Amino acid sequence: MANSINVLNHAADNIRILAAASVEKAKSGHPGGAMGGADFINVLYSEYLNYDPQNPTWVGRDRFYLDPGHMAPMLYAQLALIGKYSLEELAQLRQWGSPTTGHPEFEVERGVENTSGPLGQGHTFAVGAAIAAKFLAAQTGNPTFAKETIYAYISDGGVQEEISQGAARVAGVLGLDNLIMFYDSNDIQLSTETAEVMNEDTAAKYRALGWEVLEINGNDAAEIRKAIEAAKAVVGKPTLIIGKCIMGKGALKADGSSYERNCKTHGAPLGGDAFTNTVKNLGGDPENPFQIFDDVKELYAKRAEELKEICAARYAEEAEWAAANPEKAAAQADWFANKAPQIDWTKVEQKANDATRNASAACLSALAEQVPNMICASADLSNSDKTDGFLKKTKALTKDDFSGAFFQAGVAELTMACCCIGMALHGGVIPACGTFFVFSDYMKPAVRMAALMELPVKFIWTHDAFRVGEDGPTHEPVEQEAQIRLMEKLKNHKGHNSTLVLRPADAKETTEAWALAMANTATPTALILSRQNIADLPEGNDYSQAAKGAYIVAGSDENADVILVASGSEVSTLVAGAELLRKDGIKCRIVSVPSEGLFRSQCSCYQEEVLPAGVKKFGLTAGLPVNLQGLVPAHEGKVWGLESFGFSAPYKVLDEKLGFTAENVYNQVKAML
Ligand SMILES: Cc1ncc(C[n+]2csc(CCOP(=O)(O)OP(=O)(O)O)c2C)c(N)n1
Ligand SMILES: [Mg+2]
Repeated sequence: MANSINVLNHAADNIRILAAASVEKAKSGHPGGAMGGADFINVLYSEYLNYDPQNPTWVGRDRFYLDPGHMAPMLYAQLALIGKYSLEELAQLRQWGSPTTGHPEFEVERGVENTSGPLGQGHTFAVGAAIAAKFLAAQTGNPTFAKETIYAYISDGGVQEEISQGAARVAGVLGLDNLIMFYDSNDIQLSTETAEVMNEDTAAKYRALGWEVLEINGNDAAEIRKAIEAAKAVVGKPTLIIGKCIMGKGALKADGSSYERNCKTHGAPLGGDAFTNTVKNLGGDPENPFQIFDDVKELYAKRAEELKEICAARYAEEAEWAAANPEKAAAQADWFANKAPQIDWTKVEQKANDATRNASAACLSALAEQVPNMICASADLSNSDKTDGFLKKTKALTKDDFSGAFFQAGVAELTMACCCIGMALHGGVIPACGTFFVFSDYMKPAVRMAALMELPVKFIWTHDAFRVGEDGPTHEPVEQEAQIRLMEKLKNHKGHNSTLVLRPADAKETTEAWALAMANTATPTALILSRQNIADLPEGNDYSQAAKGAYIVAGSDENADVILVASGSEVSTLVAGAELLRKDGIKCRIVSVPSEGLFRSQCSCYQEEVLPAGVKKFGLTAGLPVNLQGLVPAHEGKVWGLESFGFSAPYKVLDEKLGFTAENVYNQVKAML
C-alpha cells in the first residue's frame, strides 16, 4: 500500500529539522537548500531507491549522486533515517574526526555514493556511472545491471557550471535511460537570486539535448512520486525532473516571519530564535531536535521490509545468471574487488625508435584484447592521442549498443574525465581517457578529485612538449608537467603519492609505464607521451627498473664525472650528448626518471646509489626547470629547461633554437665541469 502523503511530509520535515539542527550545532554549513530538497530525497529513499541495507556494496544497487555537496546535511539526515548515521554523528557535522564531514566524497559502506564539492562534477560522475551500468549489462549479461537506476541531484550551481553542457550532451546522445536527474530549482543561490545570472529555458535546453523533461512542484510528494514513476518508464532517454523547490522550506525568522526563499539560508545556520521558531514550525523540539519521529521510523521500517523482498528477487536472478555463467561471475567479482588484471605484456611488440604515443597504442591494443572491463575514452583525438590502438580492437559505445568499450566523449575534456571518474565510482570498470597534454588544463579539477578519492583512472596525455611544433604556443605544453607532478608530491589520506605520473623515455619504457599504470589500483595514473619519434635507449637497458621511478640507463660509465638526468624524450638527447662528452674523456651516467614521485618512494640507499650526492649533475627537461630541480640541486649542477612559452616552427628547428640537442648538452656540461 502506498505511503500516506501526511507521513511522507512528516518525514521530509524530520529531514529538514535534522539538517538545520546539524548545521546549527556545527555553527557552519548550508541549511536552506537541504530543507528545500528534503521532499525529493525522502520520496526517493522511502519508495524507489533499491539498495540492500545489509550489503551496501551490492553491485546492482541503485546509486544516488548529490552534485551540490553543500547539501550533505540533507543526505546525512536521510541516511540517519535508514540507520547509516547515528543522531550523535549528525550532531558532529564538520568536526575533526567525525564521519559527517563537509562535502563528503564517497563512503559506500555508509550510503554516500558521492557528493561533489566542486559543483557540476557530481552529476557528471552520475553520467559516468550510468554508462558503466549499461556497459556492464552488455559485457556480463548479468540482468541486475539493466535494472539499476542512477539518480542524480543537481542544483542551480550545477546547471550553471559549463560541464553540465557536456554531461547532458553525453547522456542524451547515449540515450541513458537508466539516469534520472532531479533539478532542485529553488531560484536562489549563494549570493544572488538565480534570475540575476540565468534566464535560460532549462527545460527546453535539456529537451534539445535529447532528454525527457518533467516539471513539477519539488515540495509535493505526490508529484515527486508521479514524476519518478514516469521517469522510470522512459525508454531511450535520460530524464530531468525539474522541481521548483522552496529554499529553506518551513524556516521562520526570529520575529516569526517567513525565512523562506532567502539567500541567507544558503550557507549559514538559521541562528538563535530563527532556529527555535523553525524547529517548532516543523513539529520538532528545539531543545532536543535530534530525534526521529515514530511514524517516520515506521515508514522506513516498512521500506526495509520491502527492500528485503526486492533484494531477494534480484539476488535470485543474479544467482541464476552466475550459475549459468560461472566464469563471467568470477570475473565480475574480481572487477568489483578492484583487482589488477592479469596482462600478458609479452604480446606487446614495440617498433624501434617509435614515438611513445605509438608505443602506448601498442599497449592499448593489447589491453583492449585482454581486459574486458576496460573502457577507453578520447576527447575527439583518438587518432592523434593514439587511443585508437584500443578503438581498433573494439568499437564505440552507442545509444543502442554498449557492447563496445570505447567512449567517444566529443571535445569535452573535463566531461570526459568526470565520466571516467563516475565509471570508477560505480565500480567494475577500469576507465582510461586521452587527449593532448596541453589540454590537461581542462581536466585538472577532475584529476584532483580522482586523486582525492584514490580512484585508479588512467589519464593518457600525448604531444607532451614544445615539439608539437608548427601548432604553435597554444598547443605546446610548458608548465603542464610541473603542474601534474605537484599531484605526485601531494599525499592522499593513506599517505601515498596521490597520483602516479609517468613520462617514459622510449617505446619499451612505455610498455613498463603502462604495466605500472594497470598495476596501480590505488591512485590515478598519468602517462605523458611524445608526439615525435624517439631513439631507443642503448642496447641492454633494463626497463624493469622503471618501476623504481628513476634508474641508471644501460651504457652509463663507472665512476661518472657527471650524471645526466631527464625524463621522456630528453633522455635520448642526453645519450647523444654523452657520446660527445666521452670523446673528451668525460665519463657520463644517464638516469631516466619517468617518475620522481615513485623514485622518492624508494629507500634512501637506492636514491643515493642512482644520484649520489657530490657528483656533478645536469638535468634536461622540455618543461619548466623545476621539473628536475629536486633531483639536480643548484650546488651540484644545473637544469636546462624552458623558461617561456613555446614558439611556432617545425620541431627540429625548435630543438636547435631552444637547445635540446646533443651539442647543447655537451656545451652546458663542459661549461659546468
Ligand atoms: C565549482 C564550484 N564553484 C563554486 C562553489 C561555491 N558554491 C557552493 S554552493 C554555491 C551556490 C550554489 O547555489 P545552488 O546550487 O542554487 O544551491 P542552493 O543555494 O540552492 O543551495 C556556490 C557558488 C562550489 N562549491 N563549486
Ligand atoms: Mg539554488
